[in-house]
Amino acid sequence: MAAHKIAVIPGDGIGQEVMPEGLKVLRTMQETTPGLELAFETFPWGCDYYREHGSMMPDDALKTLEAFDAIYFGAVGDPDRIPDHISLSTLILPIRKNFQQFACIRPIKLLPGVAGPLAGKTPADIDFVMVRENTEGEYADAGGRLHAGTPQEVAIQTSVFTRTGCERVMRFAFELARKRNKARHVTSVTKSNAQRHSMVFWDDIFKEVAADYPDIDTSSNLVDAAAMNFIRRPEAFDVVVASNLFGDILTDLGAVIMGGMGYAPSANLNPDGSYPSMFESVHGSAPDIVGKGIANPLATIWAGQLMLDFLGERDAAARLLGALETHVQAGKVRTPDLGGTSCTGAVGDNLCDILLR
Ligand code: GGG
Repeated sequence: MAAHKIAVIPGDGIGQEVMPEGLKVLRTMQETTPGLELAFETFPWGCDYYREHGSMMPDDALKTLEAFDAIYFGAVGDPDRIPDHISLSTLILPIRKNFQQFACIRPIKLLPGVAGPLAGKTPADIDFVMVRENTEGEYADAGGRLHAGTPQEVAIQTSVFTRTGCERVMRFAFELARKRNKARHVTSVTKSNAQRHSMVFWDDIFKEVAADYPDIDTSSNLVDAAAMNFIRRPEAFDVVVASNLFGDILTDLGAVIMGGMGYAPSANLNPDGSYPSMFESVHGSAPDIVGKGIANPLATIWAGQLMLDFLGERDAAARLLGALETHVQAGKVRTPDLGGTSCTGAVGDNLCDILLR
């Protein structure tokens, strides 16, 4: 079988530290899985590249990436030197938008053995998937500033919700609820009480799409209520669909209830495969711990597991998830964010040892 071609972008900050561990684990998967072929090519794009070339990635970067089956991404951001709005909006946001990676999948799953922060909640209670709209909404980049530097200065930033954009991500959420076949439930996150144009539109489309899935139950949560319910009764969720901004915010909360940002993986999917999909951690570049060797690589390793699954390597993906569960349950090799004293590399090494056993 032809090798899966993977573009690797470690990016900034701890992205440079966790990506080698993700690659170490995927290479071990390759060694131990007959027929699994992965061909990696690394690109030095990010804030260091910006300082040298004046842009986060070359002009033809998207053309280059189109030739790959998937993109494995570390982190973006070096706020002391490049403003975050430049680094984010000229690296990962254009990749997500131009490659129509409209469904950003973020599993919120408390693994057995992880001490989550919610008293009395077990892995059976915290096991849902957030589907974040990933190409438009509040991140559409529509707006501008006028009368800069004068007392009349004004800034306008407009959300953009299209019928196509809402409908496709909602359908994806319903299909996912069918495929998971757990509670067969989709929750829509809205704010239509206060956003009476865009979010009422969102609600209308949700109702239309839901009508095509009579076998799936639905509910609608205002985003403030959803935040409260993630804490109060996470067991109420199965698949949750939200706009770009709401999904971004709620998945940091989701990461915390599954044990911390160090665990949370993310998949930016182009479901029809017309462009490559991108796999990354939910966390960013964590400038406060860069260079200390203590970054937790589990989220990036888990993102690699989602990548194998999306590439159709189902058995390999299941084996890697099993290894992650074994690693976490043993609880012996933990970085400081999880209360341990291990370094970043020790986590990757331990995962490889489990896979080689
Ligand atoms: N690993 C992804 C990363 O660096 N994320 C930084 C971030 O703030 N992302 C915002 C977003 O996911 O839209």
